[in-house]
Amino acid sequence: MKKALTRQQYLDLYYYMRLNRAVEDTMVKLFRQNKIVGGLYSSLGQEGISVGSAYALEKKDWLAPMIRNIGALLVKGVPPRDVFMQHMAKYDSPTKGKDGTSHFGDLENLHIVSPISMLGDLIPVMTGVAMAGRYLGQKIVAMTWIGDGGSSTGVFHEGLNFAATQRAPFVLILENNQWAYSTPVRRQVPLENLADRAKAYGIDSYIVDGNDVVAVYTTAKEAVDRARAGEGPILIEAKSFRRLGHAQHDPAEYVPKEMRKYWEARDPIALYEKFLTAEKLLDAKSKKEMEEKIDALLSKERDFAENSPMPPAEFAEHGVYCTGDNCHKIAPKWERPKAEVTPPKSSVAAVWTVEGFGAGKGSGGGNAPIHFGDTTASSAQLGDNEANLAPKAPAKKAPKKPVRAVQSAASGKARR
Ligand SMILES: Cc1ncc(C[n+]2csc(CCOP(=O)(O)OP(=O)(O)O)c2C)c(N)n1
Ligand SMILES: [Mg+2]
Repeated sequence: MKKALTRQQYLDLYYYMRLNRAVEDTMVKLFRQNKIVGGLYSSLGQEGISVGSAYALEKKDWLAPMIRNIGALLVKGVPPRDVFMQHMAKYDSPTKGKDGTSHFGDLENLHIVSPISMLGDLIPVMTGVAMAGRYLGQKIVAMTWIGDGGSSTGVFHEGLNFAATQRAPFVLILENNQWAYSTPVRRQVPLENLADRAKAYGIDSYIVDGNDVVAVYTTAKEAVDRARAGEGPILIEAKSFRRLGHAQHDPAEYVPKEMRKYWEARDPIALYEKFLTAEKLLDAKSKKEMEEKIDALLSKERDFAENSPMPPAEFAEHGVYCTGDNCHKIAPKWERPKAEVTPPKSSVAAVWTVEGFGAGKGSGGGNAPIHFGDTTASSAQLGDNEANLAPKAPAKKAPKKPVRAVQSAASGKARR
């Protein structure tokens, strides 16, 4: 690890990694007490990725977490009680108990888009967020995460290609934790480095040790700065390991023991503590103080969550359908004059043209069909559609080279 941050930044990264782990440890206890509704996923050993990457964002930036990114939510400002209540389906949770796990967002204040279960779908969505921010003149960056398995979905590729062609200010963190459920990376993709996927779309990529939070942060910061400066989207592959099963129900016995041992010895929090101690940024006293602060915060947050009621039964029928004025009220925040970013001022002339395209009028009033080469008089006398369908008689004189022409069915004249 290289020393390049302020003391406060180093300690923030430590605090959020510890908080991330403590929040998840608390939820394991709640799960065992049968208080969690639905599944419980773990980011044990991957905290450095969520924390280091989200810490590179500014307050105005947007993120969309996946199941192992609770750390990113905490960095963005989500209080632990919301994470607990959401997992417990409580009435005070962000979705009022309507959804579980980390399936919630905050479009108004924290700029968080809710996770989408279909792996990869957040990529085009966050590309859209990035483009909208640019359109509105907000200079924001959008970030989301995807797993090694998720990087093989079609929408990963469609989304990244779309982001690349649009040069969207978008940063994608590919968490290569070696497993997609019970499938190891090597059995699902013939690449050594998943960062190579960026080459197909002509965008830059980085590879980073996901268990080194400082490396993740500095890499993500560089990517975020470049995306914000207009250099287009960037892919970061963070290499790590999924230390537990896919979710609580999965003992992950398919993972080789040596592999688990190797990664357990590279715990990101233990490695970082070593670094902070060697650099005299953390001593036993300040470590204890931080632990006490986290303990006190989480027992307060957990109490709040446990005391929150379950939703009343009649609430089940509310908020299921859009009910007119009470939903979809999110208005754009225009930061450039509205006239400048709306047509006609914002209209961009097409970079391609087809001579006469759409210009001719057929006898039926619609646009005339486009023909390539000469059009015979007989087809010209037919209506628009019929002219399209009629078999073409051989041209009397073949043109020297193929030309594009638009036939006006009314006049029978071809314009070239
Ligand atoms: C399109 C799609 N296919 C399958 C699933 C079911 N599913 C959820 S998580 C998961 C494994 C994902 O593995 P990876 O992307 O490596 O993420 P990790 O769990 O390792 O963080 C699968 C197959 C899904 N949610 N969406
Ligand atoms: Mg994986």
